[in-house]
Amino acid sequence: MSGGQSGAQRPPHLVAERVTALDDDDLQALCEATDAAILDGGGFGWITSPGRRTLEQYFHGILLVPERALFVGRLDGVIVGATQLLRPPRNNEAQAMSATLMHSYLAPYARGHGLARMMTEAVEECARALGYQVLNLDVRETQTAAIRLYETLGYTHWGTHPHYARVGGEVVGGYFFTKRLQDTRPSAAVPGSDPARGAGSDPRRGARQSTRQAADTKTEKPVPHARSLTLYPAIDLKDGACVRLRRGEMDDATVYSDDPGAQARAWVAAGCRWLHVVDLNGAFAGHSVNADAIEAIIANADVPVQLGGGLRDMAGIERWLSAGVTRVILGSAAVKDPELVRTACRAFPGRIVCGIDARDGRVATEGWAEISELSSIELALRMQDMGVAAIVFTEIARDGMLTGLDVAQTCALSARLSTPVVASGGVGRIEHLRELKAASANFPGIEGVIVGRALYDGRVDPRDALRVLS
Ligand code: AMZ
Repeated sequence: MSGGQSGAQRPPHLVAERVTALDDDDLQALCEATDAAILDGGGFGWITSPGRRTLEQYFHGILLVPERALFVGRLDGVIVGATQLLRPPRNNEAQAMSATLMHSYLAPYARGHGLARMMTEAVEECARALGYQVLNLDVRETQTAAIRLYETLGYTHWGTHPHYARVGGEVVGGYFFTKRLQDTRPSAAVPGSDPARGAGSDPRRGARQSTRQAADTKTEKPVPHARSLTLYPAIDLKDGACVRLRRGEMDDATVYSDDPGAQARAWVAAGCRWLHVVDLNGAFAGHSVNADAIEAIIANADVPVQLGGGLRDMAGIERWLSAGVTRVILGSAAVKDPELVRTACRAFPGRIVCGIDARDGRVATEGWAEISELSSIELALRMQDMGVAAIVFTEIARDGMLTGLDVAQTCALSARLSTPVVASGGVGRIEHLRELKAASANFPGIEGVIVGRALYDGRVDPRDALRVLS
């Protein structure tokens, strides 16, 4: 690869960054670097190369699952190595505090420039920003350069596994390392909110206190590894057609298309990488109503689809996950049947999302016809503990109104969670997306944004939106 050899005369240009999308060149370079590292016997789950196709599928898969974040190292622009941050299921307090750095490697031709250190630091920075207190990793005992690096970076070697891996017929041991992530980076204030408020009885309060105290006094400082946000175009279905409501009122619907399959194709053709689909009749009825339309969308979209509205039992969840939906969104069930959410998260890790739709801070259910006693943050923390892959947060008063997202509430929610948050409700202009993107530099837990009416009306061009969010 030319990129790895071009630095002989001048210092190489080094970048370590999180990636959320890979174009063909990046994917090819990533596979080449991975193959080279595997051949060299180091740093990755595979001992022999699984082949280009499998590797490509593997990397595409990583980008789809919210439990993993992929970081790459670039030498003169070309990807030469990768590492991952794994966010484990939060079944207990220890897991809620700890993340894992794994599958770290650099192609042999890219070593010795300091890129491994930069990649490790990028992962640490992200883990810290997501609220993790501890970063764990393990490494083969034969990878002496990596072991030296981790020791230099302050990792503690706490254990050894004598039968850690088998390389070329030989059994090799492994070392376990851990590092406490001190909060050396000033965290940002939540725009328009009091960061000290609302801690409630959250058992994580102690662990996060320092972050919030810092927010009182420090000014905003963007994190250097700002990430792309995912654009989720909304396809809301009412009586088989694609509509947009205002503030969730079924009587105030604008019909945009009576061909949901064609609408799905149109958003994909415009460059969208996900679709957000809501069965509105289903949300009111408590079971799927627009099944034909949903099936047409799945059949016409070659990007992942997330689906909500009327999914209230395991049968409904299984039905759509096996029909080709990538993630299901549970709203009313999250309030009324949390055990269903727990069971579903265990059965389908990474594929269950919680939809929190709030009016004046209280969570709405049943097509937003009922308001519960629960606050958004209480429900979000509860759902995080259940293991949901993401939280879609909608401010009902803004939904369909084009007046702008509730960025402050979205940031406040994200600041309390390690689960990714998707913002929804109110986008009317491209500036609204710019505002969210700017805020996400300080709140990397914000993962994406749902846009409906503004896309259909042409107020926001999907290509502009994708550019602003990337
Ligand atoms: O607009 C509405 N009235 C509405 C809407 N968009 N009601 C529910 N929903 C969406 C939620 C979530 O994605 O935003 O339906 C889903 C939740 O449905 P359920 O059936 O699980 O509560």
